Amino acid sequence: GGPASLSRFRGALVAAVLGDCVGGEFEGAEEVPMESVLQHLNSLDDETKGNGILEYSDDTAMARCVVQSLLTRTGFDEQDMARRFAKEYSASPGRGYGSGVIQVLKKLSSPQLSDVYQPARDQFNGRGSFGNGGAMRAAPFALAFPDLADVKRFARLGAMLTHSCSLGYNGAVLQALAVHLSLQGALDLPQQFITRLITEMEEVEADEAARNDARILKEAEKPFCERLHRVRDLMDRSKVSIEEVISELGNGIAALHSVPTAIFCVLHCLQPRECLPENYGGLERTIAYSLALGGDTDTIACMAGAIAGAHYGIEAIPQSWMKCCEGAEDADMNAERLHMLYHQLSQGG
Ligand code: R7I
Ligand code: MG
Ligand code: MG
Repeated sequence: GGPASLSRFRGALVAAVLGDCVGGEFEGAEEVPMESVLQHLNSLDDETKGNGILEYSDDTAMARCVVQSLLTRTGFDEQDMARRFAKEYSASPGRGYGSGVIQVLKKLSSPQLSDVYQPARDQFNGRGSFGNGGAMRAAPFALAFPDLADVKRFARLGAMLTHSCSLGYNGAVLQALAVHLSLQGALDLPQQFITRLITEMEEVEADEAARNDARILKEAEKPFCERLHRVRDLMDRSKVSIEEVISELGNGIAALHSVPTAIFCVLHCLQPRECLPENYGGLERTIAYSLALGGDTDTIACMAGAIAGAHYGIEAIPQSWMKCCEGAEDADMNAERLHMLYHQLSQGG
């Protein structure tokens, strides 16, 4: 479809859920042979196996809260979003939340709370979390707001409800930017896509708080920009091993070690690759490749899925995969609602 078509919205939201659901199998595994990944993905096609449903984790649980809040409030409302996170956590605490964020979610359910951003600020001795929990749920911001400045602003605020360290919330900004650009068809020109992300993040990371956090945590002056330059270097190479991707970009639970990685997965899989089946389309390649990196597989596949889904559209998603993932159909319906909100907001209505 064309820029911001319904198919792209559906692709983005559904593929994020699929990444989370199929990625759960390997979360935390240090080494994941491609053979195991393909076996896992093939088993989804096998109807005779009577597969149980693959459950979604915190990544999708929180993204659903973001979606519901944006739709109900027709925009960003931090009180409402915070309430939904807290309510979701207390209804289903067993979705695999990060060990730190649980404290924030418990505090957010207190009716006496006056500043919804305060619990996040109290994390990790007052520095705030740099985990990827803000980034994993950032895609809906790109699907609700047509204006780039709004995407950046609200992705940041939405993440700050749980992640007050700039290395956490700027990961969410980067992820939302990637989905935003992909939705416009920007992945047709991969070099320009990565250049555009670097330009945007240069500005985002020029912020005083970001510079301060980077210094304290002994990261590069502009940590996400530095990683995006590494992504560009890896893109330019004809052959890249999984080991190199992991050592250059990471596969961990920090936003800095997973958002640029997810972006790389999408870019790398725009073309057929030797290690992946010939009959796979780009979206299937992206998900499979993300899982083969090991580490935080559900989250990396979820984020890569959102970016890739916005590029390839819903038609690229295998029916059999969709059928066995909890919440995929719901995501498909919500994508339609977000598409309406997006076009409503783009008409200034
Ligand atoms: O970021 P968060 O929501 O976790 C998301 C991840 C995803 O992979 C999900 O699929 C789920 O598995 O969890 O949760 P946080 O607890 O805020 O951060 C995750 C972890 O990152 C923490 O439990 C810490 O181990 C680590 N971490 C930090 N460690 C030291 N200092 C995050 N921030 C810090 C820090 O400032
Ligand atoms: Mg998870
Ligand atoms: Mg995870």
